[in-house]
Amino acid sequence: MATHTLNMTTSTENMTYKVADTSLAEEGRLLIDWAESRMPVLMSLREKFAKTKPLAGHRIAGCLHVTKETAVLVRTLAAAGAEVSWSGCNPLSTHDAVAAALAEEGIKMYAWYGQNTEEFYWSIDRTLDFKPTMTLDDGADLIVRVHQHHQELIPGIVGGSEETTTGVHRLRAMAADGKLMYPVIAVNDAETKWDFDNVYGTGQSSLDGILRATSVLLAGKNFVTAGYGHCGKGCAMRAKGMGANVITTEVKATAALKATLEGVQVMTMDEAAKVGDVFITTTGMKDIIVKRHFESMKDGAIVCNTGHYDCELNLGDLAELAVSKREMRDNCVEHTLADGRRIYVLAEGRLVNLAAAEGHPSEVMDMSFANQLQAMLMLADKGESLGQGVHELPEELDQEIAGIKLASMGLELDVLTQEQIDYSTDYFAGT
Ligand code: 9W4
Repeated sequence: MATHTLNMTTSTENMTYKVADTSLAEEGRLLIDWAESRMPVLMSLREKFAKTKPLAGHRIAGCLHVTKETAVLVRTLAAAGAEVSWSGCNPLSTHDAVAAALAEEGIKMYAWYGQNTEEFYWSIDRTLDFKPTMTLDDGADLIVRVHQHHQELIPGIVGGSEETTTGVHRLRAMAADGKLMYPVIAVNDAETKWDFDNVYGTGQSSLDGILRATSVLLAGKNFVTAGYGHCGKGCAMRAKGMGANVITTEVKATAALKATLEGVQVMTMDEAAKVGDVFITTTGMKDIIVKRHFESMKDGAIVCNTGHYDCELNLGDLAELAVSKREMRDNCVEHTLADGRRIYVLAEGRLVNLAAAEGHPSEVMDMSFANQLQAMLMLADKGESLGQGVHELPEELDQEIAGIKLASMGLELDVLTQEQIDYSTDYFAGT
């Protein structure tokens, strides 16, 4: 572990970063530059705010996956005038090359792959050493840390933002208890965040993970998505586009009805288990595929998850059925049952889009992180007046972000005439 200390002291207060290996910085720069070339919304906002520096004087502490896309956000916050300190929000999601590149660029970076719990909280604490004026979270660990161990910082913090559904739930629970002491913007609730992440991000990256782990032909296969929410629908759309026969299983009638009308066959998992070639769970619920399902699967079935961590597939059940197992290729383990049938589990049942591919494509993260930037700008502008609790970004910002994205693709919108606007608001007009 390479440790860098400013003015060669050993005092942790003076350390500007701690990353795995600074010699990876060039590799990291290439990755970040690549992501930048795919993230036109953030890049155009960067160009605009590099001139006006609306975040000047602010210190932003961030706790969010250290990926090439996050780095584009970090560079943009810095270009808009903020001083930035950062840690990863999951000990296993830090990309060491990216961390090294940002550290070299002057970001106070405390992140490396494979941190233990103590190192994880140590890193969060270091990001707080410079007394941030704003916090940026994915999962709410940083905000919770501030509220539990660094309450003295709260008066100096104008607000924070939160990236995920899980984090927003945590914060709403804190707010309901009267324990959330500053305004937090729920970036997750922006349409240009959740809708695009879940449908297009998860859809493409999950198929990407399956293909990287197996390289199977999807055309002609029976592809089963457990769940037809946003993620299930995204996977279904993409699998269909590659020629698969798509089947879905649901517990919610409206979702199942939508699937049917979209040309996706609906059946129970008991039925789907017998006919599926590739299974992906997207439900957020545990025990979606259990022993009786594994028992009825065809030889060669491929099983994976892109929903809730690693409990959607009951791999304990599969282990009980299997007489042997072997790793066939990266992220692909073969389980042989007593009668010789083989079942392939991808990425040990963890999120296949993250473990076997690179998560959401940069183009999708572009919009999620443009919302993060907007949240920081909103806090800098009127955080003082927002009041404690969870807030949403205004709808106009969704439209602005989607508009910049469309413009970057060279696409134009029609504009309503005044007559049309009057027509749409005049309830006396006849039908
Ligand atoms: N990544 C991740 C990677 C590996 C990993 C226990 C051992 C989420 C969103 C974005 O969670 C992320 N390995 C794990 S947990 C884990 C998590 N374990 C669990 O057993 C292995 C993650 C957002 N994002 C993209 O999707 C693309 N760019 C982004 O910034 C990133 C990472």
